[in-house]
Amino acid sequence: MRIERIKARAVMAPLAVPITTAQASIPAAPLVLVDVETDQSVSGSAYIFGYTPLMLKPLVTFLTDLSEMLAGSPAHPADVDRQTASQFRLLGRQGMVGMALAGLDLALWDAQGKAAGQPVCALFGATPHPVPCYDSQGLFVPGRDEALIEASLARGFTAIKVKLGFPTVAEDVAALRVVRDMIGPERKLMLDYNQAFDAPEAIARIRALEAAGLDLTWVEEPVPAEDLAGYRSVRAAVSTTIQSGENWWHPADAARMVGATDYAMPDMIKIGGLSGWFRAAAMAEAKSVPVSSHLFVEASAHALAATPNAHLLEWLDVAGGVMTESYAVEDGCVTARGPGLGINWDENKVAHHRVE
Ligand code: SMN
Ligand code: MG
Repeated sequence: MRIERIKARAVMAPLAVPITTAQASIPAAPLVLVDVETDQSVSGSAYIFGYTPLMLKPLVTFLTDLSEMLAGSPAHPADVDRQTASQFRLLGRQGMVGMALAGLDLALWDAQGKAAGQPVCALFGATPHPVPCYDSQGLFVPGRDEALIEASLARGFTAIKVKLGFPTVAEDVAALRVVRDMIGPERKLMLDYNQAFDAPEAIARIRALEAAGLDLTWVEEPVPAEDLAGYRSVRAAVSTTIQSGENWWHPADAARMVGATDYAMPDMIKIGGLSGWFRAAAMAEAKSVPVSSHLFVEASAHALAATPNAHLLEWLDVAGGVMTESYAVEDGCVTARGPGLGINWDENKVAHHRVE
């Protein structure tokens, strides 16, 4: 099976709820839809989350030019990985190049699954099964966002993550207290600080959260993702489990960072697609670090099904607005579906939300 063409289309996919952090609000999901057409009657589909609409045009242009370069190459992820690793050796593959190549990797795995008539997780030796997930919410502001927590509970989520970033830890504690009281003592509660602090401030905040008895399953990215020394000192100073990984670029970053946090959550695109995922997850497994996912519900459901140290899937449905059907959450779990990654574009919705 060989690549004939890579098709890249930019959309602003509608979100049920905007993604909010203390710094920014993402009202609709900037996505690049990647479709790999092959010389067989099979094509593969995946998407890249661009974080900002500014990334859409450059990604589409890059993938369109990549299409010319890779036409005729085997439509097999490891072959394309080998070819592009050497082609981009001098430039490096972080940033936009890595995002584009990871989107392509996912689309190629989707094509492989479809060609085999199998869900992608089967190619990695697993059958689709329910993977525990958590509802990933935005900034929680007391008095404004209680209905979102209620909606989460009504959908049967047994774990919820909120982002915070108030000027004082007293406000953080007050906000988390509201959420903890709403969800009760049994459900998991996680906090995402999105790299807001330096190590001393992070330690002070987490100690205050501990003193408040909020029982957090993890505190995520309390310090900048690359601050290895910061993670080590935070971890030495607090008993709360620390999570990080969504800003690790490629398995090489995982090699540097695995072990500095209790938990890891590689981002399916930044880590290099499914090919990068399994290399990073294996490093985490070797150090007994449980692995959760970041965004990309569909590919992550397949990946976690085949990851021995799988922890939790992040439920943040960024592509449902342009698919025929979102993945389903049942009893607090998500199950991989096939064939391939189970991603089918609703072409009417794609046309409606397309941006040039
Ligand atoms: C996050 C940040 C930005 C966009 C989507 C998600 C986040 C998370 O840090 O972990 O959900
Ligand atoms: Mg996060």
